[in-house]
Amino acid sequence: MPRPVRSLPESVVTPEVLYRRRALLAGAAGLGAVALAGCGQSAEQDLAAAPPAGDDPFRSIEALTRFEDATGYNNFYEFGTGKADPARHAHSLVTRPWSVAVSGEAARTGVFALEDILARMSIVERIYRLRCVEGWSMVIPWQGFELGALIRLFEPTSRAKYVAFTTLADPRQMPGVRFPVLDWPYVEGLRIDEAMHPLTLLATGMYGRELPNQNGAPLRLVVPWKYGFKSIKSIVRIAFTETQPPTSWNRSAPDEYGFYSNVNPAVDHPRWSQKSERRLAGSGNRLFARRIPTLPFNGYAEQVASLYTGMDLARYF
Ligand SMILES: Nc1nc2c(c(=O)[nH]1)N[C@H]1C(S)=C(S)[C@@H](COP(=O)(O)O)O[C@H]1N2
Ligand SMILES: [Mo]
Repeated sequence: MPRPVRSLPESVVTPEVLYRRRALLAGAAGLGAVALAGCGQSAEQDLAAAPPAGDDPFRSIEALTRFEDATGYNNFYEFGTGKADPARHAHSLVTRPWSVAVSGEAARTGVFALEDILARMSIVERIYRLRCVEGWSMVIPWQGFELGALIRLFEPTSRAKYVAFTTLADPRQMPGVRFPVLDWPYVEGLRIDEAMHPLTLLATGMYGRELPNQNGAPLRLVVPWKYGFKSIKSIVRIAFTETQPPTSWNRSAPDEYGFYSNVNPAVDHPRWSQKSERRLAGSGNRLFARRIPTLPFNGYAEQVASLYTGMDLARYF
């Protein structure tokens, strides 16, 4: 049942406040570069190497992607297939009020107002690498809450083996939905243990600001060890299911995109290698992005490889 509207408890600070606090702590030199400066190397040089050992998986210390690139070079096909289309067209998306329909194998289901959800979640900041299957990557400071914390509120039953997500598909707000490039609405899914993993985030903001529409406002998934297309945007529906739910890119090209889509340099895409990526980060223009090696599970193997013990990752790609 929907919960009554509640006001935000004092302890829930806005993303803006959190981000400014961090920016103050890090100093004005630029968040990503700060920790690297002590090594006597520029952030640029460091990009060629794997993240340093002991790196906090929740907060990458790599150079951040410029805000202009993170918000101007996007995939959000509901607003067109060009990388600049989402920034150009997503202003027509109405993100307030917003609600999320929760259904399936859970004790609590119904339609929940986003503000009621937010009132029960504590907002955290996570600095994650995001690796797109097409071969570029970014480092983005997100604000949001752990998906696992939200899932616990709904009390999934023992039959809930997967979590399915659906994006809004409204041709009046989303001009790209008028074209059959994908079978709308965009859908994605996770195994429930992947969804409950503490790295899995539902983002409501980035760079200390409200989430821009082109990045999936007001609520988008971020799963840092999987290719970017798993991070479904502008979520309107969450369903707990017993069987593996369909996913948009798998339905569209099953030989190219699997359900798991864990970042894996050892398993090439049928049409291109996945061994390296172009890192869009630091002060340089996108055209000068450096090519760096891609890491298993996008560098989060220590945290998530155990979820896939005994699975043939070439088969379950
Ligand atoms: N609903 C929806 N979600 C989506 C997409 C999309 O087209 N529609 N594109 C995906 C892809 S391919 C990527 S790489 C990421 C890009 O996220 P970003 O634009 O915030 O970098 O969003 C993912 N989520
Ligand atoms: Mo992507």
